[in-house]
Amino acid sequence: MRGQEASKQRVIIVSNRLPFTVSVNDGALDFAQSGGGLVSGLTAWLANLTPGSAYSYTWVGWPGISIPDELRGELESVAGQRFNAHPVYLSDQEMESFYQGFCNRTIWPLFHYFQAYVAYDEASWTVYKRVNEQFCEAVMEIVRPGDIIWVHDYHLMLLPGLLRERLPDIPIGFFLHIPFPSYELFRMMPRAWGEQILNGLLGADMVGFHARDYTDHFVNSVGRILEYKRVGREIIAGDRMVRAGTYPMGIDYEKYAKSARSEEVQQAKSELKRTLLDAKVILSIDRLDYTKGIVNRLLGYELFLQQNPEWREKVVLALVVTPSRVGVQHYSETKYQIEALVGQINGEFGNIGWVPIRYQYAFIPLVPLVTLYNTGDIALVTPLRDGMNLISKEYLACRTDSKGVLILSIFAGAATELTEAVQVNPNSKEEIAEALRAALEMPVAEQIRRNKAMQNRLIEYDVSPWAQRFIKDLLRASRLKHDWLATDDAGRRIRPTSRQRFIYRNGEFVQLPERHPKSEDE
Ligand code: GDG
Repeated sequence: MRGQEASKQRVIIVSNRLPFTVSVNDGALDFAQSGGGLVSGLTAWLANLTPGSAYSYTWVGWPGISIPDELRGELESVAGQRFNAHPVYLSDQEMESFYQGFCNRTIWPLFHYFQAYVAYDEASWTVYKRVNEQFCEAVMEIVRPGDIIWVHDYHLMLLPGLLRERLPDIPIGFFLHIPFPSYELFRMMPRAWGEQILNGLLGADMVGFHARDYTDHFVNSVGRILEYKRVGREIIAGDRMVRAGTYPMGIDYEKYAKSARSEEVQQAKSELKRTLLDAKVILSIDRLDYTKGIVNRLLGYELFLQQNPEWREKVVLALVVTPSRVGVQHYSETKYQIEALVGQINGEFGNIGWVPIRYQYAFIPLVPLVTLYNTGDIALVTPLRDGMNLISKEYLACRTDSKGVLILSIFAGAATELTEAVQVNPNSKEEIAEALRAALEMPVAEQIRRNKAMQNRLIEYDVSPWAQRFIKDLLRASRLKHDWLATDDAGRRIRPTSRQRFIYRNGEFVQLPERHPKSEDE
C-alpha cells in the first residue's frame, strides 16, 4: 500500500453483496456492476473519497455466485486490486436458505409490513446465524487496529454483535436501508429471533436509519423486548452506550445532473421522444418487488385513462422493471400480475398507432436510465413501503431544467424530505389517477418552483455528506461509549459531560437542567 493510503483511516464496508457480480464463462471470471440502492449510493460516496479524503476503504461481501476453489485466487486478486474488495464465499445452499430464505422470505416482507408473506422457518434462521458468523470470520481476516467497520442492511443484523465480542474497542456502525417496523410488527417474530437481532444490532456503537419513525421504532422495540434503559435515542446496553440516529440517504446528485446534460443523453432523448410520438411521458422504474407498488400504479393509470379520455393517445407510461430476487415465489407472482395488467391496459385502450404502456423487463445501463429520467414529464413512484427510495431523487437530479412532476407515495422514506412532490396514498387508485391528472395540468412555473426547492435540498445533502456525517457521529459515539459513564461517590453512574445532563437515580435516568440555560431572547 502506498504511504499516503496507509496513513488514512480505513473503513471496512460490509454488505451482503459486493458492488460487482461475477460470472464464470468458459472457466474464466467475468465482472459486472451490480445494482440496487445500497450499492449505487455507497459506490458514489467511495468514488469521491480519493485522493484528498481522510479515509480509505475495503468492501467485504458476497460476489454473487459460488466460486469454484480453483478460481478463488484470481477472484481475490482482481477483487482486491480493481475493487478494494474482499470476498465472502457462500455455497448455493447457504445462499438459498440465507438470502432467498430468511432475508427475503422473512425479514424483507415483515419489515415492509407484508405480514401475510412472512415465512417463519427455524432452519433458515439457523443458516442466517451461520452466514453472519461467516461474514464475521471474513472481517476478522482483514481487520487491523485503527479500522472503522460499517455494516449494512438487514442481511447482517447479527454481525455487529458477533464482531463486538471479538473487537471490544473498534468503532462499529450499522445502517439499515429498509424500514424498521413498529414494535407490533417486530414482535410477530419468534421472541428468541427478535432478541438476538436487537442484541446483534446493539453490538454497533451507532445504528442508523433513513427516517425518524424507523429510529423511534427500533428504540421502542429495544425498550420493550430487551428492557434496556434509554435516554432519548441513546441505549444503555450493558456497560456500553449505543446511539440510534436518523440519516436520510442522498444520491450522487452531480453524477446524474452531469450525465443528463451530456450530448449523448440529449441525443438519446430526441430519439426517444420521436419514438414516443411526442406524447407526455409518465415514467416508472423499479426493481421487481411487491413493495414497490407497481401493480397499484398500473391500476391508477388504468383508472386515469378511463376517467380522462381526452388524455388518451397523448400520454405514454414508460414502465421499466428491473429483474430482482428471481426464484422467490411472491416476486414471480408480482411479475405475472404486472404483465397481465400491461396486456390488459394496452388491449383495452391502445390501438395500432398508440400503445399506452411501453414495458421493458431488464436492467438498463446508466445512459438510457438517465435519458428516461430526463425525458419523463412525470415520475410515478408509488411504493407501498420503501426505506428511502432513490429513484425519486435521481429523477429530480436529472431534470436539469427543473420541469416535470414527481408523484410520490407517502410510504416512501423520501416523502418526509420531498414535501413539494405530489404525494399520494398508493392504496388508492383514485388518488393515483387524480394525481396524474393534476400533474399533467400543472403549470410549468409551479413545476419549477416545486422542483427547485427539492433539488436544492438534494444538492445540499447528497450522498457524501450523508456518509461523512454517519462516520463522524459513529466515531464520536464510539469515543463516548468509553467515557460517558462515570461513577459518583455513591457508586451510582452519572453522565459527566454533554449539554444535557442525566443522573442515574432509583434505577432511572433523570434529566438535569442545562448548565447554561439560554435566555429567552438569545
Ligand atoms: C434499498 C431500499 C433505499 C434500478 N434499476 C436500474 C437501476 N436501478 C438503481 C436506481 C437506484 C437503485 O437501483 C434503486 O434504489 P431504490 O432506493 O429505489 O430501491 P432498492 O433497490 O429497493 O434499495 C430503498 C435503498 O436501498 C438505499 O438505502 O432507498 O428504500 O429498498 O439507484 O438507479 N440502475 C440502472 N439500471 C436499472 O435498470 N443503471
